[in-house]
Amino acid sequence: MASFPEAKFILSAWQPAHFPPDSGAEIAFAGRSNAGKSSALNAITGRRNLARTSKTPGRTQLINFFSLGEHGRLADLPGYGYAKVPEDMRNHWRELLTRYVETRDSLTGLVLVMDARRPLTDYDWIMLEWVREHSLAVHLLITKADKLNRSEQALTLRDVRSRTAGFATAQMFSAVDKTGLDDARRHTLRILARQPEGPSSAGQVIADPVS
Ligand SMILES: Nc1nc2c(ncn2[C@@H]2O[C@H](COP(=O)(O)OP(=O)(O)OP(=O)(O)O)[C@@H](O)[C@H]2O)c(=O)[nH]1
Ligand SMILES: [Mg+2]
Repeated sequence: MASFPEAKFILSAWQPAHFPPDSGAEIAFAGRSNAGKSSALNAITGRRNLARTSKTPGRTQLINFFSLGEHGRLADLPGYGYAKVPEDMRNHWRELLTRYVETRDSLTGLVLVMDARRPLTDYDWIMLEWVREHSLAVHLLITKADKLNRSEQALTLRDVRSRTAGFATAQMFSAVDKTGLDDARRHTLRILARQPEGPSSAGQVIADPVS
């Protein structure tokens, strides 16, 4: 599936007043600090240096907005759950994220990026509850699949799917070896187009390494 060659950085927002105009369609990438959001975003858009990646967790404290051309926009949300972030920073994060999820009309859904070695943390569930309350589409991108062997990948995917059945889709992904890249692009476009996962593919095993 095609990448997003027209993807480009719009702006970084520290507060809601700085968000770009709330029109069209927007998809947000969220996840624990250091989960691999920015790397996933770069792989999915096919633009290696679009979003900054880092070895220092908790570095992205702003919402970074990107244009995906005719498809809409993508918002890279600041990572959560990093213990060393000072308290006032955490409060700012909570405020910014709450305002974003609750007021952003163009938000069509969320890609929740989770490290395959520790999926569905407490913070992930808080995020999932928020988006469920707002009836947003959720796709779980279980990344760093390259850190697991194939049977571990299959077990993890099955476990995540069974715990989120009925309200989220899930897949294995790796920004390193590009596992699941086409599926990730397909789900990104599907959510931006406000299309529910169709019955033909709802039960389909996406990037399940053992099937
Ligand atoms: N092995 C492996 N490492 C990855 C993968 N994706 C990201 N990483 C590494 O994980 C670290 C964090 O990646 P980022 O993409 O910066 O993570 P992030 O979620 O954007 O982090 P923050 O913005 O700081 O919250 C970096 O060292 C990446 O190289 C992957 O698929 N496989
Ligand atoms: Mg990041």
